[in-house]
Amino acid sequence: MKKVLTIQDISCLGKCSTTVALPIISAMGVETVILPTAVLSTHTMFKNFTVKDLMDQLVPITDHWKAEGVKFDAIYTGYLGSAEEIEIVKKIFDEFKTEDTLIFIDPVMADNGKLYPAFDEAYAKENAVLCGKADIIVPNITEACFMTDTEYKEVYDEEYVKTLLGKLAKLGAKKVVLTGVSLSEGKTGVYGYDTETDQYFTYQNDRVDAMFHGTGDIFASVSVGALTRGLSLDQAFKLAADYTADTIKTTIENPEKPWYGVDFETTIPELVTELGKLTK
Ligand code: PXL
Repeated sequence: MKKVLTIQDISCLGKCSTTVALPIISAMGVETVILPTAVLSTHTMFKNFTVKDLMDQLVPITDHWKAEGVKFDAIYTGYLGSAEEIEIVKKIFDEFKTEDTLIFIDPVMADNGKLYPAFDEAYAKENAVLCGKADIIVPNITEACFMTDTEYKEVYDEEYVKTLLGKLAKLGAKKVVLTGVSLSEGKTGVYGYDTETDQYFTYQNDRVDAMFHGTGDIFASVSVGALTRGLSLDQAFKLAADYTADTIKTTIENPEKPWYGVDFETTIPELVTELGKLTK
């Protein structure tokens, strides 16, 4: 069985980061090893939340794994708490990366033109350096702008997207993929650039007019699970985009939906069925 390490926080209530990566990647038939960077009572979009930083545990935990000879097929990082944590994550990459390890970074820190409460511009620059170490990065447009000193635009054209991808590629990642890219009315999706083949790729889906928290983590988790299971980039991103969109639609139909996250639990069986068709 393939094995993924995911490094991100545990938001105990909130349906994001580790609490979506673990069930989703596991359901996709991939062993999911977690390295929690912090424990929060909820994610940071709640009015108040508690945080216990676990930074001092990262080295002892990974040292133990090293002594056990553990190897990972992929390392997937999401929300990290601080610049110091990013430094430790770089060392973990150096310790555990082999020729066959996929380094997948979702530089979670911002959306809709704004940084999340815990972060500043210096943190964005540290994340940009970390992204240089990745095989694949999946920032949204806001995160890409903060990492590349680009003006954030709500309305843009394909030229703007390609310029942003060019700047992201200069950070050093092999494949750069922008999420939440909307190039025509009623559509949204991903737009990527592969520096090794010099090719662009895109997948657009119906845009659902609702903003939910944690959907980026769901998209990234499915992408990592799919790539680890051997799907192509196109297949993996299509599966992830379709699953995320279907999950948002399903959530909207639930009269008791929580405001803080989506009902990915309801749609996991469909994800498993779709993956089964692609891995036959
Ligand atoms: O979904 C991204 C995320 C993960 N973890 C924490 C967050 C957020 C987004 O706000 O606050 C703690």
